[in-house]
Amino acid sequence: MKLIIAVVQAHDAERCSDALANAGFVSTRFTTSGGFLQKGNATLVTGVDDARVDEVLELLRSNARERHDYIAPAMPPVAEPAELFNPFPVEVQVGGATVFVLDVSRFEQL
Ligand code: 2BA
Repeated sequence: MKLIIAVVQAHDAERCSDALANAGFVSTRFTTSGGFLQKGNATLVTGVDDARVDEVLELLRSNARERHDYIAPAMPPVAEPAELFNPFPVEVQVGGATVFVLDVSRFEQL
């Protein structure tokens, strides 16, 4: 058995959970936020048989969209020369899904 942990963008979370549920996967959704952009995202956790891992990855691939986001410029330290400060937002590409696949040594429902 594997535990699949997938970080997806908040906009895609419902579509991803629905797709997993419709295909018969049980998943748990956490409301999370990314450490870099400090924006809300979602983390889906799914325990699956080894043979079905690729099916889950394919569902995530087709339901989590890649997007561009922007980081607001930070205020420069007072001591920093003004010409080194970039006043424009910086564009970053945010992935469809960031996925970790872990081995599960034991699974119990008590
Ligand atoms: P965030 O940490 O908010 O990162 C959002 C996007 O910002 C990243 O997209 C990446 O394009 C960019 N980024 C992140 N850290 C950066 C840095 N130090 N320098 C420059 N650009 C940076 P993704 O890579 O698609 O990641 C989307 C979200 O997935 C992340 O949100 C984070 O919540 C999660 N994530 C990504 N890699 C992870 C990892 N190795 N471990 C845990 N969570 C991860």
